[in-house]
Amino acid sequence: MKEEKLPSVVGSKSFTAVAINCAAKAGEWVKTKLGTTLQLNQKVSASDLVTEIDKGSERLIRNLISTHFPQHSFLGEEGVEPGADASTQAIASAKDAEYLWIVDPIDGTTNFVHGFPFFCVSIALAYKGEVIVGVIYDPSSDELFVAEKGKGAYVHGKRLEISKEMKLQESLIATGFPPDQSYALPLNLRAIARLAPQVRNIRSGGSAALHMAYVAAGRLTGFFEYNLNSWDLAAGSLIIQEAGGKVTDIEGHSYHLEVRDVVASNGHIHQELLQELGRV
Ligand code: 2AM
Ligand code: CA
Repeated sequence: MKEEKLPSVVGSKSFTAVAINCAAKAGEWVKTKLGTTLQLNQKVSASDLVTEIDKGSERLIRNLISTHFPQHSFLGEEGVEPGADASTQAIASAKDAEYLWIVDPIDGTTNFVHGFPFFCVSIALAYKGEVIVGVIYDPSSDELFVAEKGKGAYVHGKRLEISKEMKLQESLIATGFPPDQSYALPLNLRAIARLAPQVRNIRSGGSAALHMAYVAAGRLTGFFEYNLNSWDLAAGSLIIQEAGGKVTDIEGHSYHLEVRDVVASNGHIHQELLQELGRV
């Protein structure tokens, strides 16, 4: 009898277990490099940084994923040319893959470089364009946020729940400043000028993925940011939805992998937030 060829997959670990393992390993390694002398490279400007640690973290994750799932596709920030056009193109051509891993090896690189402890590793797995696993690991606080489609979102085994605020007035809202200064910056400044007098307060921590995890955990009421990439948002979008929150584009359409201008919230204040941002 002809011997059946086995697929070259090591063990039979679940997608989620592999995602957690990758995020934890990469995050721990990244943390050991905090405060060491970094070789800094600018992407398109002095506010768009990449280090050899971003690249090493992505290599580690990519190798581990391909050991377990060699047939799966992989989209990582460091494998794509800098700039919005290349990122838009990259997700457009990758999104139809059967299984696609979407990875930000360090979200919050500027914070990492400055030793500001608010950065993370973000890993999502999409099946036919829909995120089914999302993991965000913050090595500074040792918090691992994880969600599986239909099974809820958790941190350290505790179920995540969005916050209870019902009005913008009582909301803590985060935003971010991606490095592009022609599209995102003027929009963002107008949005902040409009929102600041109407919310409890505004925060800007410097990691879109961690802001998303914080919305899921009820620590932020909402988050918006312009011109983000798929790897900043994919894992967080599932974690928020599984925690009971809402993620859309700036016009209120449901989240999908190509969204760049994002609005995320506990759901209760979503319409109010969209409305104000629509007037910017
Ligand atoms: P990063 O650290 O992975 O680069 C800060 O507002 C957020 O913007 C961070 O999540 C940061 O992610 C992201 N960001 C940085 N450079 C970007 C770029 N060129 N395009 C889009 N988002 C970017
Ligand atoms: Ca990054």
